[in-house]
Formats: sequence, C-alpha cells, structure tokens
Amino acid sequence: MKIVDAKVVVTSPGRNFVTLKLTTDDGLTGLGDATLNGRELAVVSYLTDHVAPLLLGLDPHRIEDTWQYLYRGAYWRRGPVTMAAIAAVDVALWDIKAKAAGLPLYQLLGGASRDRVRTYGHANGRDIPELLDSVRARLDEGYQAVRIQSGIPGLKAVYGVHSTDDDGSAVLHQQARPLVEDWDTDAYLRHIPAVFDAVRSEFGADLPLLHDAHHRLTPVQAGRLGRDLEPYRPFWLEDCTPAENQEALRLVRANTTTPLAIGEVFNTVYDYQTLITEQLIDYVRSAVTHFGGVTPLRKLFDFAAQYQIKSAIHGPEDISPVGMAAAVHLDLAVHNFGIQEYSGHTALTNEVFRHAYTFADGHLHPGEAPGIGVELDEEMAAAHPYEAAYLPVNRLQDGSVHDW
Ligand code: CS2
Ligand code: MG
Repeated sequence: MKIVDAKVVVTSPGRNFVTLKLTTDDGLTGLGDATLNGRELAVVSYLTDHVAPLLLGLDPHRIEDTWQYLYRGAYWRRGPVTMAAIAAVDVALWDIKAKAAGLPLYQLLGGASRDRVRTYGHANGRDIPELLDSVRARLDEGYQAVRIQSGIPGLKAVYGVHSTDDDGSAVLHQQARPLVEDWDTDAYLRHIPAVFDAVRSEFGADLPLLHDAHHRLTPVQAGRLGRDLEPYRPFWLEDCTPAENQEALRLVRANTTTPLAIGEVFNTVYDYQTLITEQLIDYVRSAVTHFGGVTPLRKLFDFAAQYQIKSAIHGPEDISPVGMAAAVHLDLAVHNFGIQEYSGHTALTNEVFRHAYTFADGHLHPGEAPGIGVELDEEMAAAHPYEAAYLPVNRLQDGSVHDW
C-alpha cells in the first residue's frame, strides 16, 4: 500500500480547523487534526509545502518510522507548529491502519480498558449567579464533573468567561485582531475561593470541580491558591503557573495538596520530564493534536503511569472532532486514564465532521466504526473558508502584557 495523495483542508464552520487527508493507492483515506488556534496557517504551510510532498509513495503502515522520519528528519524539532503537523500525519496513518484492519482504533491500542470515557464540561459566568446557572446547565446536559471559571469584580473580560459588549452582545474570543483582556492577580486570588464556596454551597461536596488558572500565577501565588482551595477539595487546579520552568512546581507542590494538571501547551515528553519524575503534577494535559499524535501521546501516558500520574487530554472546541475522536480512542484504551475535557462542537461543525463518537450521561465512547470514525464533508468544508482569528492578549492594569 502507498500514499498517493496528501491534502490539507482548512474550514471555518464557526471557528478555524485544519485537517490533513491522506489517500492510499487502495482508496483508503485517513484524517488528522492540525489545528493550532490562532496560528492555523503556519501549520497549513508546514504540511502543504514541506511534509505532504515527502509522504507521497510512503507505506502508510509504517507509522513509527514515518513519525521518526518527520520528527528527526526535519532537524528543527519540537514546537507547536511542527508537532501539530506531525500529529496530523500520525493520526491519519492510524486511521488508515485501523480501517485496513476493519477495526476501531482503540482495538489497535490494546482494546478497551473501560466501558466509557468520563468527561468534564465548562461552566462559566460573569458573576457567581450566572456561574451557578451555567453549572446547572452542564449537569442538566449530563456532565458529572464541571470546570468553573468566573468573572472577577473590577475586570472587564477574563479567560474562560464569555464577555459581552455594553449592548450585551457576546464578544467572541476569536477576533481578526487579538482582543485585549485585563487582569489583576490579587483581585483574582481574593475572588476564586468565594466562587468555590458558592458552588459547593449550591451543589454540595461531591461534585468534581475543576479550575483553570491558565498560566497566570507565580509559583508562590499558585501555592497560595491551591492551599486556599483545599477546603473545597477541587478535582484539580490547572495550569497554575507557566510550567516551562518545571522546577517552579516544586514550590507549588510544597505548599498545597490540591491536585495539579499541566501540559496542554506542551509538545514533547521533555516538557514534562521533571514534572513527572518528581511527581510534581497529577494529570498530563496534552492533546493528540499538539503532542505529535497518538504514537507519542501513548508513550507519554505509559511514562506517566510509572509515577501514578493520569491522562487528561485537552478537549476544548479548538480541538476538532478529528482530534477529539483520536483522543477518545486513546482514553478508552490506556490504563491510567484520568478524565477527558469535552466542550463539544457546534451543530455545523458536527455536520462538516461527521463522527462516530457519542456523548451520553457525561461520558464519551468512540464507537465501533473502523478507523477513528470521522468523515469530512469536503463540500461543506469548502463552503466555510478560513477567517483570520486570534486568541486574546492579556494586559495588567498598568498595561504590561501578561499570560493569557
Ligand atoms: C483551555 C483552552 O480548555 C482549556 O483548558 O486552556 O480552552 C485554551 O484556552 C484554548 O485551547 C486555547 O486555544
Ligand atoms: Mg487549560
């Protein structure tokens, strides 16, 4: 079997997605997600101009060899653009291999280790009453674990909370130029414990509550927040501090027993080395799309398992249904599964990417379709062309740029 076509499909059914479609001389096709939110076209060029020509004529069954060829052969390795491009190739090859075997991908990953995949959904509110309504809405949709994000008194727009213009219209985070959001760490640190207190008072002690600090705290501030939240027993505190400096988590870990989740912006195992071997975190967050594909992510989970660390694949809306499908196959198969983030997608997106995975009672299942179980409607995709869109930029009250 040989690869005879490699096509990059860019579509924007409400937000931008980049998808690689590989076709073999047997007529089998495979899909891979290459969406890098806010920098999509960089990956389009990496794939179209530098990778696709090298794939033609290769044996699609040689997944590990192709991965190594693209990772080591480029010389310039790691990084979000490179690893999103390699991920798309990797997942498309797994899709083809599983289709050739007539099996759903999870069966090639060791088969099911559980019956279904537990998820968490996003709840947010500009204030606490609105947040409580949002938590209630997620519970009504069947979620059994909820991430809570709240507006901060005195701040106009905050990560994870939909912001509105003065006329009440929703301000989309995806903007043709970066939306500028404001930030005040002290106001945030004062407010979040009250948010947890209100949610616990309303929904009780048992509901798993997650919170994303989105890289915004110093290590000592993260340790302080982790300790302040301990009475509310969070399921986890996510991205509590920028973790490029992995040693910073020693300071956080020394100050709190709140479970820590990190890694959605990480692209290789080297980003996690200290965090895992010193058990400084409890969950690894990388997505198939940002970590180079199923092949390396499975290796990461096996490495993390030796240190009692669990998987928690990143799954917001900017991970396409192709990336989500690959994640759910991995979730079903690996032993040290923790939880799967699942924001869901718009109805239009689900029409462009018809998928076999299903969501019920707060759980996902990949389905039994051969491959990853996703079909791309290229005609519909073409009807929704790319639209320039950027993630927001965060500024402190004095105007200096801060992590978003
Ligand atoms: C967030 C993401 O879901 C999460 O945990 O950190 O929504 C993140 O902000 C986006 O993926 C950025 O593109
Ligand atoms: Mg996050």
